[in-house]
Amino acid sequence: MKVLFLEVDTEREWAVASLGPAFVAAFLRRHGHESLFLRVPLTMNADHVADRIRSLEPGLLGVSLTTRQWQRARKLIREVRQRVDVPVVTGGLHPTFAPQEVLANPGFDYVCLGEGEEAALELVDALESGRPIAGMRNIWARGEARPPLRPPFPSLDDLPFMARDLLDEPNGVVHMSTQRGCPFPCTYCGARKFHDLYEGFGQYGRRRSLQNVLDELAQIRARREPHYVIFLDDTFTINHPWVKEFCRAYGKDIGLPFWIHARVETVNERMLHQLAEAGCRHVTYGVESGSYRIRKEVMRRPVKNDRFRDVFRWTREAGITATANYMLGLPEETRDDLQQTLDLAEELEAFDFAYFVFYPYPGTHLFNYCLDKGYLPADYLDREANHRESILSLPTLTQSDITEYYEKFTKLRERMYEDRARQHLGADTPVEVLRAATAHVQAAAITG
Ligand code: B12
Ligand code: SF4
Repeated sequence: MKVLFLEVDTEREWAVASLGPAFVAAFLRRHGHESLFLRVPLTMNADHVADRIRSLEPGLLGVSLTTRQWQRARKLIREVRQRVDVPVVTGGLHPTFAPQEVLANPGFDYVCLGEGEEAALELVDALESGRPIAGMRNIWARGEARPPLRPPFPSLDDLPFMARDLLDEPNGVVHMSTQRGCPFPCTYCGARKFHDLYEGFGQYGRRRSLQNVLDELAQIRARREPHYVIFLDDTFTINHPWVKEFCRAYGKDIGLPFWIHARVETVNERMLHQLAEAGCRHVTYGVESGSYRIRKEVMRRPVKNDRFRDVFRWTREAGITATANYMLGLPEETRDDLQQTLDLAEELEAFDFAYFVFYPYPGTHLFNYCLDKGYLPADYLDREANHRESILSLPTLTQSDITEYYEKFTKLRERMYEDRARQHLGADTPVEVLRAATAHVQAAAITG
């Protein structure tokens, strides 16, 4: 069967498309099915999508969804289905943890709960041969009872490499995924919930063997010339022996500059030097809040501010660029906590940082907490997860408090860019400074 995977872009077009469908598509191809890809930028409406579907003639549409993509996708799929009659299966974090809400929306026929490779294959085989869908594991068909799950795929090495034509990778950048699962209990995190979903099945966390990862990179190299590798694992630095061995082998066999995501609790000074030697140019750390109270009591991340200070300093000293992510507007947060976050952002002197207004993702601990406390509005299902405005009614913060601090973060970032441009690029006038700073940051994002 021919399966067409749609990537529903939100207001901001991400450089890389979702990794989940690239895994599922590769698995379907291995088993004799055809996998196609259509990116749906904001300029493309339901008529355009329906036209493409008519010309490609798929037997099934596959849509991967985060919560952020949901608001656009629900409207788009409803309208597309009014124009063409092709069944739709959706998977990913949002459908897995809000399956009934998704199935209640016209246009969606099936939700894939959890990992999608074997489930999608079973669904496609059944649709092709006319076998019943009811009773299938992981696939929740509209109007049916919640299905049981199959265990997580035992060894990630036995999966085919991602179907890279579905990733839409520009500028010689390669995206890699070496593991699934994260052992930390962060209360705001959607990824963490896969562990809970698979409770009773043994270990959900799995990592590919180093050789399997190197083989994939070698295969990519044989086909095109990559310039930069981005490891999109939640926390690349969890398993120290694996990372140490990776640094040795990657540095020798691949040697391309690369970027990872890490938690400050999982790195040390020595490891950062090993990573730098292997080619690591960039680490993104989740700092999230500058308030120890919020990190400990609300986020379940009892790490001290001194640890952030040390790790950011070690990273710089190792010659690696550090960026940081922050969240604003968490439950029980006060203006004082927001100020502490802003102060820490200033103090850490990251090369760059991102800041998001907190949105509670379905299935997470903080989603349930907000629901119990009455912080979520009744129409939360219709509210966009745009990460600039809060959808919550919080007793400790008003919307204007959150907006005020969001703007302070924006100002801090602009000031940081200007200072850096002045220091490193020798630009003088404000316009020149900003232009040079933007070019500098864009170049850094590509080359490290
Ligand atoms: C890589 C990544 C990105 C990449 C690529 C996006 C992507 N969707 O892959 C980039 C950098 C673009 C990105 C951006 C953002 N991300 Co992000 N990202 C991740 C990350 C770290 C890994 C995703 C991944 O590759 N997983 C590996 C694959 C194999 O797993 P998977 O996606 O779950 O897919 C499997 C199943 O779910 C299923 N499946 C998935 N799709 C489909 C489709 C079909 C048809 C079927 C049958 C099955 C199926 O099968 C797959 C294989 O088994 C996750 C954390 C995580 N561990 O999931 C966060 C995560 C998905 N991101 C998140 C967020 C919040 C964002 C941003 C909103 C950040 C921001 N604040 O701006 C943006 C929004 C992106 C968007 N398009 O909406 C949240 C989403 C929470 C939620 N409930 O929506 C997560 C869970 C992080 C977190 N800690 O909470 N992200
Ligand atoms: S460390 Fe990152 S991926 Fe892991 S649970 Fe916390 S937020 Fe989620």
